[in-house]
Amino acid sequence: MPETRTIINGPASVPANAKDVPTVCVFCTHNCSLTVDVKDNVITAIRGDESNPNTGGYMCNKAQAIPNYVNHAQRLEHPLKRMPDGQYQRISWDQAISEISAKLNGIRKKHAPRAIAMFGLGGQGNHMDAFGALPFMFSINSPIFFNALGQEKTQHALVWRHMYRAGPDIYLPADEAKSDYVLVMGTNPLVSNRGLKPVDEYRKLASDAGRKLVVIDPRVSETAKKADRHIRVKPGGDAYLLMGFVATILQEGLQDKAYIASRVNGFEELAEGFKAVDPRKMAAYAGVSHDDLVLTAREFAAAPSACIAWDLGVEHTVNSTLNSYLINVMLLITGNAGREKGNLFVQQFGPRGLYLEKQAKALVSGIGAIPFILPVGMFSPNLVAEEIQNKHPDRIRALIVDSTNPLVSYADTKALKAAFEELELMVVIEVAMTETARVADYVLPAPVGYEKWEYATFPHLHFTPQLRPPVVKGPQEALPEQEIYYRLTRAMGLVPKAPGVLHLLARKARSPLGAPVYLGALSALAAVRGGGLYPILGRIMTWLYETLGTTLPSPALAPLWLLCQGYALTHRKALNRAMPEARGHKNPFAAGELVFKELLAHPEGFLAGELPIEDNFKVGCRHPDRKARIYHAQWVADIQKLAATSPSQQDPSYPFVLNGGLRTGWTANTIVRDPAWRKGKGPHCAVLMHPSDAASLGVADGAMVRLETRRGHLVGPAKFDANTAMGHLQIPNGFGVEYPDPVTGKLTPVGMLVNSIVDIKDRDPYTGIPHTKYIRCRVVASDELSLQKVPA
Ligand SMILES: Nc1nc2c(c(=O)[nH]1)N[C@H]1C(S)=C(S)[C@@H](COP(=O)(O)OP(=O)(O)OC[C@H]3O[C@@H](n4cnc5c(=O)[nH]c(N)nc54)[C@H](O)[C@@H]3O)O[C@H]1N2
Ligand SMILES: Nc1nc2c(c(=O)[nH]1)N[C@H]1C(S)=C(S)[C@@H](COP(=O)(O)OP(=O)(O)OC[C@H]3O[C@@H](n4cnc5c(=O)[nH]c(N)nc54)[C@H](O)[C@@H]3O)O[C@H]1N2
Ligand code: SF4
Ligand SMILES: [Mo]
Repeated sequence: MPETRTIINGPASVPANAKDVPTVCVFCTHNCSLTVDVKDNVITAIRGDESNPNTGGYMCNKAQAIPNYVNHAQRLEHPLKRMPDGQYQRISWDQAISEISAKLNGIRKKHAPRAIAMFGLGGQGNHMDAFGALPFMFSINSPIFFNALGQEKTQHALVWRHMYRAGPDIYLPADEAKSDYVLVMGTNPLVSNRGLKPVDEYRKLASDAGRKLVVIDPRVSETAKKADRHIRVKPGGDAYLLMGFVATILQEGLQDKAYIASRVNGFEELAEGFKAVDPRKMAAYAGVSHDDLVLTAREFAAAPSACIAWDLGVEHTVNSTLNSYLINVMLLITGNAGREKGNLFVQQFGPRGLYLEKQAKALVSGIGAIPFILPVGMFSPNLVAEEIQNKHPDRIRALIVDSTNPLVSYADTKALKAAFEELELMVVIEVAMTETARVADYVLPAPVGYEKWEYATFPHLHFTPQLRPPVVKGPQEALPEQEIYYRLTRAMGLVPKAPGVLHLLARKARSPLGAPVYLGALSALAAVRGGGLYPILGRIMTWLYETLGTTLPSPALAPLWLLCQGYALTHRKALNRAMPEARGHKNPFAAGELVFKELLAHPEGFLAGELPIEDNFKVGCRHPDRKARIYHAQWVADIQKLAATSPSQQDPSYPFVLNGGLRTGWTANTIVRDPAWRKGKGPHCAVLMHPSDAASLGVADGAMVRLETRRGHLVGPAKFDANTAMGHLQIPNGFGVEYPDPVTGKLTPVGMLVNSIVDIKDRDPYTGIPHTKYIRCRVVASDELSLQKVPA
C-alpha cells in the first residue's frame, strides 16, 4: 500500500514529539507564520517565525489559543447521523457517503443541480477544502455558493470589476507602511491585525512627524488613540463623509489632473454628478465638523502620497457598496490607486484570475454572485434563507455546510434555523459539534488545520505561498475535506474513475516534458465527455486528485502542483525576479515544478514572486485601454439621492445604534469554542456603553441590560466605556456559541448571540451584505440574571 492511502484513510503520520515545527496561525487573515513544539501529540509552545518573508515573526496573543482550537470537549471524531428522535448516532464513512450521495442524486435528478448549494469554505487560514468542494460543485453543475466574503467584502470585487475589470485574484489594500498620509476608515488594525504587521507599522507611523494618520471611527479605538486627527463620524455616516471629501476635492479643483488624464475614463461625468453634493451638508449628515471634512479632503489631495485602509466599519453598514465605490473614487481622483505609498494592487498566488462575465443570480432577490478570491461567484449568507424558502422548482433543497457556523455567525439566527428545517438534506463538515452541526442530518469530521496539509490563499503584495504539513495527529476517523468530496463525487457517479492512461502519465508529470503531456491528456480526456465548462473542470480536478495525487506525499497536494504550474505560466516576470534560478528554465513547466519543489521544501513560506511596483496600476486595471472606469450611472444616482435627502431620522422606539461585532483581544470569530482560552478580567462579552447613556438609563457598570430590536432581545452585562460615543453600543463578535460547563457538562451559552437580533433583511441592495454594525435597538435595565440562550 503506498503511504498516501494511510493518509487518506486515517490521521496523518507525524512524530508525536518535535521541536520548531513550522506552521501558521489560522485565527485571522494575517496568517502569522509560526514554529511550534509538540509533546505527546499536543502543541505545547508557539512562537512567531522570523524566517517567513511576509509575516517575519509577527504574532499576537491569540496564537497561544491554538491548543484550545485543536483539543476541546466538542471535537468531532466520527461521522454522525441524526436519528428520528433527534439524537446523533455514530455511523461508518461508507454508510455516510452512500446515504448522502443517494440523497443528493435524488435531489439533483428530480429537481435541478442548483437545488444543491454549498455554504462556507476557507475561513481564516485553512483553504484546502475549496480544492475539493469547488470541483464537487462543478461536477454537480451547481453555481450556488454562499461564503463569508459575501457578507463583508464582495462589494469591493463588484466595484473593482466595474472600475478596473479586475479578476477575483486582486485586492487593493493601503500601503500604510510607506504612505505619507494614512486615512483609516472603520477598521481598528491594532486589534484586528488587518494590514501587514499593523501593530509595528502603526507605531512607526504615529511616531513619524513627517507622516500623518487620520482615523474615521465613531469610537475612540486603539488605532484612533494614535491618530493625528480622529474624526468621530456618526455610525453609518461614512458615505456622507466620503461624498463630502470627493465634492470638496472636485469643487476646489484639487484633483490629480495628470493621473486622471492617463489613467481614468469617465471623469467628466463623475464631476458633473458631484456638482449637486454640498460638503457642508455632508458634514452635517455625517455628524462631523465641516472644518475637519474640508481640511482632511485638502490634505489627502495635497499629500505626496495618501492611502485608505478600511474594513468592517464601512462594510457591515448602510451604503456599503457606495462606500467601496467612493473610496475608489477618492483614490483615483487623487492619483493614489495602483501606486506605491497609495493603495497597491496585490495578487493571489496561482494563475492569473480570469474575469468571468456571466454569473449566477439568486432566485428571489436577483442579486448576482460575485467572484472574489475564488474564481466562482459567491452569494451573501443573508440570501440563503429566502433561496430555500420559496416556491421556485429549482430552490435550494440540500445544503452542504463546510468550515462555517451560520447559526452563530450569520444574521438572524431564527430565520436561518427556520429555513434549515425546510431542507431535505443538510450536511455539515466540521471539526467541532457546532450550533449548526446540531441541526444537520449528517455531521462529518475533518482534521483541524494542524492535523492535515493546509494552505491559505489570501493575496499579498508579493507572492509568498506557504504550504504546511500536519504537526499533530488528528482523530482516527477525521478525513481531510478533499477526500470527503472525492468520495462523494465518485459515489454519486458524477465523475467516472480516471482513465488508466492518466495514472501512467501522472508518474512522469513532474518532469518538464511529462507535465504538458499529462495536463494535455487530462484536459482532453475531461473535455471529450462534454457537458460544458463546469463538468469539465470537475473531471480535471477530480482526476488530478486521483492520479497525480497518489504520487505525492498527500493527494491533497495535487491542486497545489496545478497552482504552481498556473503561477509559473502567467506570472513569469514576478517569478524570475524572486527566484533567479527560474530564469534558466525556458520550459514554463520546469519553472512550475521548481516552484512546487520550493513550496514542499519550505513549510515556513518563501518568496515566489515580486511584483514590479512601477507597473502596479497595470496589475489591477485590466480594461484594454488600461483606464479605470470612474463613473457608474447607478451609483452616482444613488449618491445624488443621498445628497438630496437628510439621513432618516432615528426611530424613537429604537434610539441606539449597536455595533454587533467589535473585535477585541479575546475574540477570534467562532473558531475557538472553549472559553477557557480567555484570560484577564471579564466579562469578555458585554454591552459597551458610554457612562452618560448608562446614567440616563439607570444602569450601573456590570449590571444586566436588555437589548431589544425588531427581531428579538438579548440580555447581558453593561460595561462602561468612555471611548464609545453616546447613542452607540458595542458587543464583541464571535460570542453566542454553546460549550459544555466543565462541572455539569450541560451546554452553556458563552456570551451573547448578537446575530439572534439582526434582521436578515437589513442588507445592501447590490450584494446582500448585512448591516451588522448598524443595528437599531433600545436598551433597558434588566433584572434577568442569565445570558440569553439561542432562541428556539
Ligand atoms: N482580535 C480579532 N481580530 C480579528 C477577528 C476577530 O474575531 N478578533 N476577526 C477577523 C475578521 S473575520 C475580520 S473581517 C476583521 C475585521 O476587522 P476590523 O474591521 O478592523 O474590526 P472591527 O472591530 O469589526 O471594526 C473596526 C472598527 O469599526 C468601527 N466602526 C463601527 N461602526 C462604524 C461606522 O459606522 N463607521 C466607521 N467609520 N467605523 C465604524 C468600530 O468602532 C471599530 O473600531 O478582523 C479580523 N481580525
Ligand atoms: N454579528 C456579527 N456577525 C458576524 C461578524 C460580526 O462582526 N458581527 N463578523 C462576520 C465575519 S467578518 C466573518 S469572516 C464571519 C466568520 O464566521 P464563520 O464563517 O462562521 O467562520 P469562523 O467563525 O471563522 O469558523 C467557522 C467554523 O469553522 C470550523 N473550522 C475550523 N477549522 C476547520 C477546518 O479545518 N475544517 C472545517 N471543515 N471546519 C473548520 C470551526 O469549528 C467553526 O465552527 O462571521 C461574520 N459574522
Ligand atoms: S490571530 Fe494574531 S497570531 Fe493569529 S494570525 Fe492573527 S495576528 Fe497572527
Ligand atoms: Mo471577516
